[in-house]
Amino acid sequence: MTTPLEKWVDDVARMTKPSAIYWCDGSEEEAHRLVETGLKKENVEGQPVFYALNRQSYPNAYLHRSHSTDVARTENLTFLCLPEKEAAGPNNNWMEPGKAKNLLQGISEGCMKGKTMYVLPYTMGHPDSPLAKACVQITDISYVAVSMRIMTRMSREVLRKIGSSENFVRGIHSVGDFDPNKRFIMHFPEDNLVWSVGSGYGGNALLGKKCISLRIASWQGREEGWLAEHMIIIGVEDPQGRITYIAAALPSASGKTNLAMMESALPGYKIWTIGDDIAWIRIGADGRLYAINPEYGFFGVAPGTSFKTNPNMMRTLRANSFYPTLYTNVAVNADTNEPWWEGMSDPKPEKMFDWRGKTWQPGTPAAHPNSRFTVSITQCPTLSPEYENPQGVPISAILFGGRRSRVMPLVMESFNWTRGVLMGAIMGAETTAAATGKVGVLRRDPMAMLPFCGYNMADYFGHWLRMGSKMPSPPKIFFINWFRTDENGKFIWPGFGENIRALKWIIERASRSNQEGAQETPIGFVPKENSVDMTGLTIPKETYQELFAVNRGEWQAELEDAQNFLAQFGARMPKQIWDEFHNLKKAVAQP
Ligand code: GTP
Ligand code: SPV
Ligand code: MN
Repeated sequence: MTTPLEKWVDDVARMTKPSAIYWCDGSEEEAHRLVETGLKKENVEGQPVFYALNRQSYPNAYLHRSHSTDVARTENLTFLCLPEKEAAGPNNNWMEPGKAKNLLQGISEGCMKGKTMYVLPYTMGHPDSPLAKACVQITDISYVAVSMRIMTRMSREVLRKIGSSENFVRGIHSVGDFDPNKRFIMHFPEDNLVWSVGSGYGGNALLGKKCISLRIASWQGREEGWLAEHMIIIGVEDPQGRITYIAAALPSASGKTNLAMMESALPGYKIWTIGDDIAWIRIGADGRLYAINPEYGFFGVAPGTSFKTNPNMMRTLRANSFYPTLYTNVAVNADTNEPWWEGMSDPKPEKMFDWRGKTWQPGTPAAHPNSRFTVSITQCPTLSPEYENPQGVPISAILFGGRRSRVMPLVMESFNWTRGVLMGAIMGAETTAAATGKVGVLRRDPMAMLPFCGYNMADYFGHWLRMGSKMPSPPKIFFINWFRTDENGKFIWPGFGENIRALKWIIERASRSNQEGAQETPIGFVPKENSVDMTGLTIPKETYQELFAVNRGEWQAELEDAQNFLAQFGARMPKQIWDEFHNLKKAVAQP
């Protein structure tokens, strides 16, 4: 008797023809063995999968150099495969499921010849959480097997749980020959399946992350009445020891990881980390929102990370534990064999190997702008004791934000849930190196979910509105922007640990202990002068005003662009969104 899982693994093996099949158990011993294999094995461009870094200063740390064409998520090659194009919406590339499977089968025929096929059993979410998902990923590269062990709860126990059930999320992954012309990341929500070929990069290859915990999970969340979001989860402790839990969505490479473990510049405040990228949120029996982080590790942006900007991540990276730490596409100090990236230290090391492994030439990038580290969340010194609570933490405020050089104030509070959902739906952000394509161009990125929503976003906005109407008193929705610049393109806000000042205002507003500190503008409540705690920070008066400025002219232009964005969704867009949009437009237009 074979189980559905065994049959599926057997079917994939018949198609891909690996020379060996290896079922992972997630043990420490196994991770070491996989790393050892990777130290010897070459990938397609003649580089080993892993290089050992300085064993004294970075114990158990390894460098991986990816294929040179495979350094970021490829949104243009990412598809949602449902029978109806309408169901995927204008926010997704669409392919008919049968056609997609034929295409992938053609590419996958014999693609694991001479390789080992790893079978990875894992859970997203604490296994006792009502939202936990049992998953199995197949892959043909040790880098992904080791990464998945860091990023998820991987164990044989999952296999026992799945048993003879059909109920597990399937992931098929092969790097193939890394040919960008045969690279696809395809999602089949109706089959509980993700199938990715031709890429070994994070979001394209660690299928538990964006593919399953956001695209597939958001689809399931709509059917089952919960939310899968591109959000961090943190507890903000105030000097009285009260902890307020917050969920915050910012687009890729826009400050989530940093905010998730920020070291407060205001004395007496402390951030507790629960998640840095993904939140699964449901309504609890008491009518409040409860959030868990389905992941078990950080896949974080390296450039810009330093003891100055994010000391807790530097500590996390140095906290040697039994989990290996991986560095992907960073530079290496040629004298010390330590990892290095732009922003880590000043001055730079003189002799380096760049992210391609070539001798670094001054004036060129040393690390890739989207170089990353993969590290266990258990090593984070600010990890919240609530991290392992399967019920999650009660959320008192939801934050949306992104990189905006103009228009958006440092912090703002939405009038109510519906207005907050509308403002989230039309939010824009400047693009980053986390996805291929141009960097720094403004695009609408609703709730930071544009690349990750596994269904038509018009329905997604409707789902958000419905979630709000199910709660007697939904959390307040806020907007943040750390990235306003001056006429020379320089950030006017110091950011990082200083962001606590905005968070302090937010938690006071969320608990209604600061009713006086806000003034009404057409777009929402912004802090009154002197109501954001600037103790110990000298900011010129004009800069302060600029940080909180709401310019009607800019907002009119903003709403013109937003209107075009919303119009793409046609009649499928909930009427409530349009009604609220027209209210907002009227308010902004009034002199
Ligand atoms: P993903 O993992 O791609 O989802 O990104 P993320 O949102 O977690 O981004 P992350 O926190 O890693 O930040 C990306 C970049 O933004 C890094 O280079 C940071 O140094 C920089 N950054 C983070 N917070 C701030 C801030 O408050 N101010 C400024 N100026 N830069 C920041
Ligand atoms: C992002 O791009 O938002 C990430 C990195 O968090 S990846 O997992 O590659 O998507
Ligand atoms: Mn992300």
